[in-house]
Amino acid sequence: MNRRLIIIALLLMIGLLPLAAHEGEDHSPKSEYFLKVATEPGTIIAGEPFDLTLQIIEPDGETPLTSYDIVHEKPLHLIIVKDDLTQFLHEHPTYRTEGRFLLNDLVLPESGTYVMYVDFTPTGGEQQVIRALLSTAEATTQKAALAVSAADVEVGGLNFHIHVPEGLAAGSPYELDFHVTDAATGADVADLETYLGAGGHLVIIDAFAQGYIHTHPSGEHDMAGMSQMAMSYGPEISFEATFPEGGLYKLWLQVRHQGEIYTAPFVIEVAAQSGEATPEASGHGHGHGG
Ligand SMILES: [Cu+2]
Repeated sequence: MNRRLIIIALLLMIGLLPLAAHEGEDHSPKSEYFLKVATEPGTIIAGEPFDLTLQIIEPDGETPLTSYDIVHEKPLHLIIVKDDLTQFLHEHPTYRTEGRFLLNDLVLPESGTYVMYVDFTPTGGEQQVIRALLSTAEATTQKAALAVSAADVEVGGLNFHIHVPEGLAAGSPYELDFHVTDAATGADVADLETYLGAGGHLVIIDAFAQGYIHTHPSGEHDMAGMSQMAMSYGPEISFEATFPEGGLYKLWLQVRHQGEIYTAPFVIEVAAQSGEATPEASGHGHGHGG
């Protein structure tokens, strides 16, 4: 059996934040659905738990959306990143009633401005992503100061190696390969477990604009009944991604091993599509340290 699992990812490309000073194409989320956000208590203190309620409203602006497809085992996926991309959370609020989802005891680890990507699929409709901000008390906004990361990232005893394809450039699909080994022994890890109906998940956010790409491995939408199957993955996991423009991107690879979720962060650089001016070339200064 071929140990090398190629996960061809469906791409969801969402984009530019108004708070980002970036002159480029606008890939902003264009969902026609509405999001209402409430927290209890109303003021969020960094490091202290609070309850988050999200309510999804249909495009008519009035009717709560009550019917959702289960995608990757959940009706709604919530990705939260700090605006400087130093923090990453992946949560699954519980559906209550009237289009409301509740997440208890959420903690934002540091004071600041966070970006929520609320990812759901109305039954019979297309996948939607709504972006919204969530701020702690006295939050300021910050820009990501990214530098290309080392190819190896160690998380909790596992080593994650990224292989960035040669000539990686915007505008065309590329395969991003990850190799997972035991950090202590160097042995291949080939018993990664299914996590949310897939062998791995990859979230990609760009440094300048915080454009959002969530790779959902292909075939998963047809696999609703298969999530109970015992499947294992590794040591290679591959995703296909198309980057909208050149620049630095932060990636968070998530896998499950022996019941634990591992989140491995990377920063990679993507060359501009030929003919496209890179953000660097247009005068922004960005570190490219190793
Ligand atoms: Cu999720």
